[in-house]
Amino acid sequence: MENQTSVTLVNEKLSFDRFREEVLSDYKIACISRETSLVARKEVLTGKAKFGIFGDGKELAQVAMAKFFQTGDFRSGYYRDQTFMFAIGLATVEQFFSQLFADPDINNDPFSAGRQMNSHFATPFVDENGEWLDLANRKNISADIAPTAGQMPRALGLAVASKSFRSVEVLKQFSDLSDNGNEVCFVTVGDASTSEGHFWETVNAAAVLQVPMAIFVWDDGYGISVPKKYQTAKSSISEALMGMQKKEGTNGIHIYAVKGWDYAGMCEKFEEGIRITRETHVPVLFHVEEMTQPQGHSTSGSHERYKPAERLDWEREWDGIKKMREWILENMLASDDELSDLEQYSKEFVRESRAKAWEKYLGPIRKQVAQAVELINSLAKSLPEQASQLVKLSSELVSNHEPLRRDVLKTLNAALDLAGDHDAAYWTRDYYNDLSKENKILYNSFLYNEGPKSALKVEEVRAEFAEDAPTLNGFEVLNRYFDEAFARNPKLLAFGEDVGLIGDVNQGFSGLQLKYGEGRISDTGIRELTIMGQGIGLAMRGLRPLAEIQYLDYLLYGLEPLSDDAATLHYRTFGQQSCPVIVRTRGHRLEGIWHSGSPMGMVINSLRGMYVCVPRNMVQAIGMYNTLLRSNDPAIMIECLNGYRLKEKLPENLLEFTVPLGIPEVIRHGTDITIVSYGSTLRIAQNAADMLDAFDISCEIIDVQTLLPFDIHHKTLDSLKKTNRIIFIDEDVPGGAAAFMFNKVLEEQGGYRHLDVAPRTITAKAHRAAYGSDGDYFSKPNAEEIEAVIKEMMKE
Ligand SMILES: Cc1ncc(C[n+]2csc(CCOP(=O)(O)OP(=O)(O)O)c2C)c(N)n1
Ligand SMILES: [Mg+2]
Repeated sequence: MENQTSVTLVNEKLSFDRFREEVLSDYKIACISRETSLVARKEVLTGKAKFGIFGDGKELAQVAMAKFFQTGDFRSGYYRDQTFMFAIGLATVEQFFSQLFADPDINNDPFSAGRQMNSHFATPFVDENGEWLDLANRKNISADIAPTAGQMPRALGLAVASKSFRSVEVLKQFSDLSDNGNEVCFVTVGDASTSEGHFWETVNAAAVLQVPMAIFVWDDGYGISVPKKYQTAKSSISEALMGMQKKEGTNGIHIYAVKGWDYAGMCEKFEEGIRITRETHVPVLFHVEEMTQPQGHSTSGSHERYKPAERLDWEREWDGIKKMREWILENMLASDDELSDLEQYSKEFVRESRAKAWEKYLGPIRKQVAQAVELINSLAKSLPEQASQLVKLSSELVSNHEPLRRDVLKTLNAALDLAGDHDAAYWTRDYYNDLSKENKILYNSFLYNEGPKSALKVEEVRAEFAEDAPTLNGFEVLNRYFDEAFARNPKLLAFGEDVGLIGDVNQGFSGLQLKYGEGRISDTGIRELTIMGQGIGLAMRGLRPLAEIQYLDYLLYGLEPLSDDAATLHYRTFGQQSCPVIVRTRGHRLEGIWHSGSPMGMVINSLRGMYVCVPRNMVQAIGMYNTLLRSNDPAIMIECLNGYRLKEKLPENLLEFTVPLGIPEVIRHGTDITIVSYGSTLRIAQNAADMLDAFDISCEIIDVQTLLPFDIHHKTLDSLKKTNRIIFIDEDVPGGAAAFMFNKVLEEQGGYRHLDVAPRTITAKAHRAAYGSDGDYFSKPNAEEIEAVIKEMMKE
């Protein structure tokens, strides 16, 4: 009996010791994080970094949240989360400072190689070959972005993936990617950012879909200078969301309100809420109120300007770290001295980490400076006339205590200007070229995949047709393709408005939901923004989503996550994350202001980092789908609306043939003029070419096939060399995609050298296309207009 009591006592003592240790460890991390914020702000104010935004005031919630973030989980958050990153061991203070200094060495800033502002974190999702890592065995941080609430749409996709892995039988085999869908997506968002449509659309979609998402609203009462009363109904996001609260027998979300200074309270509620969402996939939202911003919003500006004195006093009084300290002392978990020791240790640790990061950042630049100085000084010896100016250049560089890479290049360039083409400058020029190359890799690489998963490396395989190949409507050809593709590739998922039950508005997926299940082919709400986010998140988790925008005109609703998130992802992570989402849409021709748009300039200018496919028919589209599905780059496929009912032969190697990206096709041979176009407009160009035939004018028509990339082997130039006349036709506004093609062929390909007459563009009018057939005719390019312009060109 006595023995048993002592065992119990020992156990209690052990668990008390463990608890105490954990609390003190959390307190230490909070102190380190606070100190990091304080020191980092000074770095910016003294000019060592350009801008800083920190997590001070949010520490306690994040050490609490980190306790429940398990292996396999995902975070989609924003710039306040350094404490969380320290607590789960995915960021060190030194790495934090490396990013603050914009260190371009991926070994120093492993999140973005100096490409992102500080506190924009990421972990690797793919290896150098573009193969997915075993995300189920890692803690995963989807790369942060700065647009407020921009993390929300992607978070939906990251959470939906868990649901897919849990519910879709054919996905169960991918145990490297998921442990039966147990992964929770942790989302952090600022109180003011909940004013964004992104927030509401995501929460609604998550509540409808029932996906494992834990949203933490860091409520510090302000969005920069604008307080809650101008942001949120009832000044409380948890109050405002009450209608979404899940009840017995409904969907919805669980809502908790907690206080940002209440460490113990948060630990308790987070444990409960995250357990529930992990098990049941009911989303949960934690409204973390009464947080503070000890140093204000960021290094740009001071909060004393807009916060009333009482608020500032209150923030000091209710500082989380201060409250945690009081709580530790009250509960006798540590003595005042012990805590002071921890605080002192934090200060030293942060100071050392900062110094190491600074050394690592500056070391390589110092070496470049030394090398440049040596070369310039020796150049001075060979060029007595320029010597004094050269020596001045090198001594200026030496006296620059915080030189940038660009300072080295500017100095070398100035030295080379002085040296002219003198032989003595050989090594200086050589070094200048080496550094230029190195900086190109550091700053300009990874817009797209560059390794084996680059879409541009997919080999061309031609479509093959049996002698008795059936001729079908375009939409039927697509439908056969999707059927085979879904049978072959378990990772394929398609979703969008009307995609499920009726199989999309043009029946590409007709009958396929029945065959492959709702888990793979599904209807969504009318929510283009989060359909895109759903695609982005699913793709990041290693799946192959086809995310549909019903009509190209409505891409505007979904453009932000594509432009800010999908298109920048590979670049902003230095190639460590990829997002092979395929956005499927249809456009160019239908009727009226909101159903016939072809805003291609908007698309290609906002989506660099994605590929833009504009197939002229469905067989070409299928070849492009096959190419994209063999690679990791995100893309948008714009099927042409007037193509679904055109007759096409069904290829017999539907899953094998590929259409390479960036390779135009000459679809009509001619000798007098080159007509460059794509998609629906090609058929109008063909009509015009037929009409011009009667006048002995022979047109060569080039289908560019993809706008991004554009004609990588300069096939258009070959045609222009032959015809010496060129005209670009598209349905975009004047100066839109036509201007882009014009620039590519005439400037980049050097086409201007081969012109006999002034080049032309024919575009739609600047206004939207009016409704009806006449509206279309008088708003968009038409065959007669093309005929007239070409006749004119032939006379010149
Ligand atoms: C779409 C967009 N609009 C404006 C900004 C500029 N901006 C950056 S942070 C911020 C305030 C965000 O406040 P909140 O969501 O409460 O987060 P906090 O910074 O207070 O943690 C604003 C307006 C932005 N980054 N993105
Ligand atoms: Mg705020």
